[in-house]
Amino acid sequence: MILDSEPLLHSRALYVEGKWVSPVEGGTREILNPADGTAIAVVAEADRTDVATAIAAARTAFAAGHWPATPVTERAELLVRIAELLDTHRDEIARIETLDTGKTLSESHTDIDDVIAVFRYYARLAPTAADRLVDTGNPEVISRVVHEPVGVCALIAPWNYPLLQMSWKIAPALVAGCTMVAKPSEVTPLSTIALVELIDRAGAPPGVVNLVQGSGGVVGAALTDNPDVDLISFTGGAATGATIARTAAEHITRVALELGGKNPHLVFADADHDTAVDAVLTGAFLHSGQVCSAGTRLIVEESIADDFVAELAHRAARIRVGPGMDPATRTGPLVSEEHRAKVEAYVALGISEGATLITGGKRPDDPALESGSFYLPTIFDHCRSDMRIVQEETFGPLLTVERFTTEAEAITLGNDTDYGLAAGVRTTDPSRGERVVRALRHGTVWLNDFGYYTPAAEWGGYGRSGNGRELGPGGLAEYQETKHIWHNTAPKAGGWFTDT
Ligand code: TXE
Repeated sequence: MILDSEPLLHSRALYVEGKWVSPVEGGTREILNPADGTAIAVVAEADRTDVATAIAAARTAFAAGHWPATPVTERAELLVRIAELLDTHRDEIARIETLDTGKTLSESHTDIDDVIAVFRYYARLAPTAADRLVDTGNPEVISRVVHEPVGVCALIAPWNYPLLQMSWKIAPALVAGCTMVAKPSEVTPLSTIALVELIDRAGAPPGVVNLVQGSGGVVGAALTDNPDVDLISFTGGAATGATIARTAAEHITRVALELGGKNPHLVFADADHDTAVDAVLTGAFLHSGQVCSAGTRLIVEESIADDFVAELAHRAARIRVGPGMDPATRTGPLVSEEHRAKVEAYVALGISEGATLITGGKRPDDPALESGSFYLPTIFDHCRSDMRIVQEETFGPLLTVERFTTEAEAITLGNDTDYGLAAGVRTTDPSRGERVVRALRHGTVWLNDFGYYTPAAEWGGYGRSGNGRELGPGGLAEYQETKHIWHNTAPKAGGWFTDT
């Protein structure tokens, strides 16, 4: 086991300049299992001094220049070694992720496989990302556009996909030649500790990857207001993203933000009924809706709506909610009591806004689940797009249903959101499918599928879902500066003032 005891976890919470260190003030935080409320670990809690030390280590490593100057093929080899170690420790890290987040063990395995694929993808991509030669019209000038690492990166991740979202940042930052300080969510830090342990074993040079733990208000803020940070890459809530963007503006620090979504799933009457029901259920209730791209806003054609929603409600009520470690479980608990309270407040709001609650809307009755933060899959029918439960990201197992009669109305509803992360369209008419996916203002649009992604295609949002892109070539570009090199191979006088 990598993380088999409390003292080990505690001692491995902060990683600076290639060593596991203790926080200056000796702070700690208890980490809870959301399936039963028990403490599963105690990790060190950093303060501003620890963060400043970690940023200084990353700055020193960057300025020394060894990692940025290491040939990209060698940097790529480090990513391959990390991928291999993740593969070796796949089962134990999956277990850690499930205990910490509550998601099912099979979801955790899928996450780790996706993480391995991301490290391998960037290991393949980076060496092929060629510089560009530009024709200036002057044969004596060699003009090149080259890419260089952006510098010191602050990487801040949330609690719903802790290992996955941190890896979407670390893999491209590393291969680009950056140095970094990573901060996982204080709610779910354990898999990131394991990842950094493996990065250490894979041979990352000291100071290139550093890890700090702690609250957003102290540790997160200390990472984002430090002028020695060149780029902040953040995934989390929209309000926190806005705070970070404001803070970053002070030093003109580059910011990449992934801020979640309220993602519409448009179902036309000609869609294949069974696959559509299945996809809507998965989109809305996977990981109890704690997914930035969750399809929690169903927009369904009026002529099929009654039957479709009845079937959804019937099947949603049969989804087995339980501990993620139980193989019979289909969806786990919410990440914390606090988060469940937020979801419960949204359910109360939906009722007061006049939506029709047709299933769920409460905690499970099973006494065995009483000590965990479980909540039943919940569906509200007859919603209007001006309701807060339709517009705001509830981040829980809460599906709202709106109805439409024309294609134009479906598109208008699908775009009636401040967010713009992801959307789904279901129809068997290919021309309509193409028209609608092009009309939707979202960063990812699935046609007759929902929730899938590949490391090779960019991921990110329009509107309030953030800026910048992760994954794909665009996800590497986030960690690069662009430099134009103009090389005159035969310099001679000929400027504006040669005749003076
Ligand atoms: O996230 P926060 P929270 C949404 C979801 C959820 C809501 C709030 O709707 O209910 O956000 O969740 C760090 N400076 N998403 O409060 O606060 C924090 O420590 C710097 C969508 O848990 O955004 C953690 O590491 N950092 C989302 C990270 O930010 C700060 C996934 C995310 O925490 C900080 C999660 C600060 N001032 C929640 N304050 C998605 N995009 O998928 C906090 N942090």
